[in-house]
Amino acid sequence: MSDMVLFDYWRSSSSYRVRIALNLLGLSHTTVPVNLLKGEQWAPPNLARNPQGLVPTLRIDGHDFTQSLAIIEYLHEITPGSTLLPNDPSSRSQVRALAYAVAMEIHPICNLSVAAHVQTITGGGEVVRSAWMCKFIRDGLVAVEAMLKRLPVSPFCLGPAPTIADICLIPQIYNADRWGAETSDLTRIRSITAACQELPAFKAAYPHDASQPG
Ligand SMILES: N[C@@H](CCC(=O)N[C@@H](CS)C(=O)NCC(=O)O)C(=O)O
Repeated sequence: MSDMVLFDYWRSSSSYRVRIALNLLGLSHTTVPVNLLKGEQWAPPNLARNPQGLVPTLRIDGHDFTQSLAIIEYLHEITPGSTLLPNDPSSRSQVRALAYAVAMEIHPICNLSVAAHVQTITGGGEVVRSAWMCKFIRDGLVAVEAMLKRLPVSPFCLGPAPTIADICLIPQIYNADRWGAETSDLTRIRSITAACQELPAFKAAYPHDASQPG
């Protein structure tokens, strides 16, 4: 049994992905918070484990793993019976395409540091930040909905169990709801979200600020 420590931030969607994957695979771990609002991501201890100055980092038996999708694929590979990626190469590619549409198209341009820079160079305030988030989250999710509609209907993104596509989608929906991006018309995404939210692994990973009571 490996010793696993997740360095994360409760509101980070990349961290949320890894929490879901660990739960789905039944991998017990401890969590160490890295407070992004206090700049702890740039402090030497975090840079030593994550040279990009980001979260999450998963420490396994003293070895540090970074980049949420690389972490999740590694966990999939070392866990017998994992269904986080389908066996069939074609389905595996479809699932990766959905995961990348979220993790590589939407997420990077909606990172807090990007949105903060937009505010700085436009001189705009909270209204600008919120408009930026809503536009790019909504546009990206509309494209994901179109991708999903080309696939056979299932409770999850593809197939009978959650995959890395669902693991990327659900934290992005959390963010969409947080910023008020309209998604109610994205019926396929909303039904997948409802199915995932029923599962204990997703429930347990839901963002919760451990420093606050309740
Ligand atoms: N592609 C990276 C993205 C990681 C990332 O952007 N993490 C954000 C939180 S979701 C972060 O650490 N931000 C710190 C900052 O912007 O200063 C991954 O999937 O791990």
